[in-house]
Amino acid sequence: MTSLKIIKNYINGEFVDSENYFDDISPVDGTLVAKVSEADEIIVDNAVQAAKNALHGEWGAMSQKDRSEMLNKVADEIEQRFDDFVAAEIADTGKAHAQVKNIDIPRGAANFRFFADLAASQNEQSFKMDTPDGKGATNIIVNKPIGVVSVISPWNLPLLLMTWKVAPVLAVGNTVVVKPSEETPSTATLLAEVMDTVGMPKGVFNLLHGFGPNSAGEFMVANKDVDAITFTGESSTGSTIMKNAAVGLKPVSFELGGKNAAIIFADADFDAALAGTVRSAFSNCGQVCLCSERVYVERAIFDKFVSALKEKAEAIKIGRPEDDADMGPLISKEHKDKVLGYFSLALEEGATVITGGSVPEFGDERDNGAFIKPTIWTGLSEEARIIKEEIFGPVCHISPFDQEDEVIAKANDSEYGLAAAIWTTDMDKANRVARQMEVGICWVNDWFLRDLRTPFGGVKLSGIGREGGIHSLEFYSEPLTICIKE
Ligand code: NAD
Ligand code: 6OD
Repeated sequence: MTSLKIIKNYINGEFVDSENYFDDISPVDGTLVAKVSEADEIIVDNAVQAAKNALHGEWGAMSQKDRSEMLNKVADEIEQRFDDFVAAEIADTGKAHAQVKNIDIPRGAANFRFFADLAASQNEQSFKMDTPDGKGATNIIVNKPIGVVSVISPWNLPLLLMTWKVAPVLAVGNTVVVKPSEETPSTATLLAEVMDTVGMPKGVFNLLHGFGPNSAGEFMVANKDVDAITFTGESSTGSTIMKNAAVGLKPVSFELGGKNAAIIFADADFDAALAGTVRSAFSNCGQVCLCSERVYVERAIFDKFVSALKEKAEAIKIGRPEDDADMGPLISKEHKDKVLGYFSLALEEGATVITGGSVPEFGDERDNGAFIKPTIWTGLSEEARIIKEEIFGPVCHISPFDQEDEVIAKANDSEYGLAAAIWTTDMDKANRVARQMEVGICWVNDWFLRDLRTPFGGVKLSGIGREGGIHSLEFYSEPLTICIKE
């Protein structure tokens, strides 16, 4: 008999239980992965106070070199425990092995290495100035930590997206209270163990479990001793967090939803565009904020592209990660119901279902999970809700286009503005079209190719601010100008 796993909060260097527990359920078959200890308002405040105290102790006195070394040790230890992290991420999400082994966990470690090294390479800026007395003055810009940072993250790339924020927060000397999604508490808890192992000073990294409204998430935003909030998740959640953060005038950095366009010109390398669109529509079961849910294909190759994408979608092997499946389930039954709601809506709006539009039947425990078929629609007008709303599943709608200006207007006709992908062999056209995209990142002849030095984020409903490289370090620091008169 296997014993029930209990997942705890981690505060001031201790694993801490609470009175309330919630269930961590596998989306593969609906079984219980663990009971998770929900942090109440007092527990959240304990974590924030621990983080506040830790700002000025051993951590505050540590040199940049030593701090960066410690974060590199965190990366080493994640790699040391690679198999544990893979197993934990898969238990919570049911993701395909290849996704977790090649992307989620390696990027978790890489985020720590990248920001440790970047922070260590920074120099203080200084500006000499003339003064009327001829003696001059020197301005020195000192970047100080912003303080206690609340990191609130989603379930789709749990370790990757959490460490994308925790690493730069710590690299510049802040302390953190972090909450993973209630759907994916496991890898965050392993990260707390890693912090313990490498000897991170107590209170620097604090982990809280729970939900959003009237739970840990809301308390982490409202707490008066939190100095900044960084959030990844739905745009509507961002709006709620912003209202609550406004009370204390707390700075926010938001990475939010998307309704991303892929544009495939007739002169594209057909096979590359096809393979790229299979990835951009269906990776991680369509649960990547950068996924292309709107695909626009130039009319000359429209029919060929639709039938080739259908063939590829139908070849995707859906199933358990241990069965070497290409695609796992959606994150939960609730999310499956939401996506199925869009399947019905697509029919009501008059879509043609090219493939999918239903749930696979396995005849075993997987029927209790959250599996769904990759789905392609055509035939909808640009005003349809399927074209306008983020679905966050393995779905795309494909429309034909005739003119460059027409497709640019269609791609930009969205309340969101996160990402775009353009496929063409004409680099003048690529450059011209990419510069007109109203998004934070536009790929040409690729998708989700990441250089961690570049600004990452979205416009419109897709976010506020940019993170990545120096942009992260700037958000998590407060510059102090010291002007010294000679
Ligand atoms: P979500 O907004 O439901 O939840 C995200 C986190 O916020 C969770 O930890 C949740 O508990 C917490 N939360 C919810 N309500 C809160 C509140 N009132 N106060 C404080 N915290 C609260 O998002 P999700 O469903 O976990 O993730 C999917 C969404 O995230 C999609 O919309 C996707 O596009 C978006 N996303 C965006 C990016 C990006 O970089 N732009 C990356 C990944 C995911
Ligand atoms: O690659 C990243 O740094 C990043 N933030 C990816 C976001 C993916 C959204 O689901």
